[in-house]
Amino acid sequence: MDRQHTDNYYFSRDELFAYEEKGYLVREKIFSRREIDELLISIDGAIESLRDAVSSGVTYFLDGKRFVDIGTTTLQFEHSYESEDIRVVEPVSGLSANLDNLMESPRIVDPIKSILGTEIISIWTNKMNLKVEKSGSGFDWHQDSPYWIHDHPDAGSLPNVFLSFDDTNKQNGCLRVIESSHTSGCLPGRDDGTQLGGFFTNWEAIKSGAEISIEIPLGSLVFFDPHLIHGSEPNTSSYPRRALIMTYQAGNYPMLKTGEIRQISGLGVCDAK
Ligand SMILES: O=C(O)CCC(=O)C(=O)O
Repeated sequence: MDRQHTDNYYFSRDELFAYEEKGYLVREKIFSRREIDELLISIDGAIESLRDAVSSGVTYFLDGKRFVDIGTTTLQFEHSYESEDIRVVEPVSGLSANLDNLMESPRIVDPIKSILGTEIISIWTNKMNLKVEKSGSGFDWHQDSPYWIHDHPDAGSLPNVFLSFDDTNKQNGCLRVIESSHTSGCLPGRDDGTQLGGFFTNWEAIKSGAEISIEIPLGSLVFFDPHLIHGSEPNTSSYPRRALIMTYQAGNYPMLKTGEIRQISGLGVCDAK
């Protein structure tokens, strides 16, 4: 998508209509390889610092999966026994100036303003998903809204943006969605006796015929509704599949976990052309 000569990145009417109908919208190649490479250097630095702090963090297990809280940042480790591979870091706000600038980029926040119908927005949460080569685990079918209903008065008003740091395909576990599933609102979870089962969407609500695998080039964005059923398969390829998911809300509300208000000015330096 060549938007170099436009002043903004707001959704067109057709794009907004498609987003509302399907629950997601893809914009390909919005960030260049050079920008992604620079961001990855910052992310690697932030992750190394977190790794150094793991021994001073608070470790706990849910369904046998290892989590470590370092201050208000939670690390999730890969599921295989005693794996030291970090799978998820949440939130990533405040870990790197480059990432914080990215989250203010008009390329990301203009469409969010279109979705929310307001110019005044703030960050709800954000996470880095690092699917390591060959063994990075998948994300079972879920909606994001059930995770947030106890912390936000309107969990249906928290749009997500998925930024891909690698070309994604079925082999490396690209994002997949159940098209239009967001129209049903918050769906029941699984009553399977596990600690986390309630967060995964009940199998009966999943219409597998509407499944779309979103295979996209590096630097692409997927905007998606918090009620949309989504997930991904494990990474069986020889390369990592890394992605950042940023979630926004209307302005002047505190972030999940940290409680701080991160208002968006929309002037991120990543947009210098
Ligand atoms: O990174 C992925 O493939 C999907 C992640 C996801 O669904 C989530 O973090 O909520």
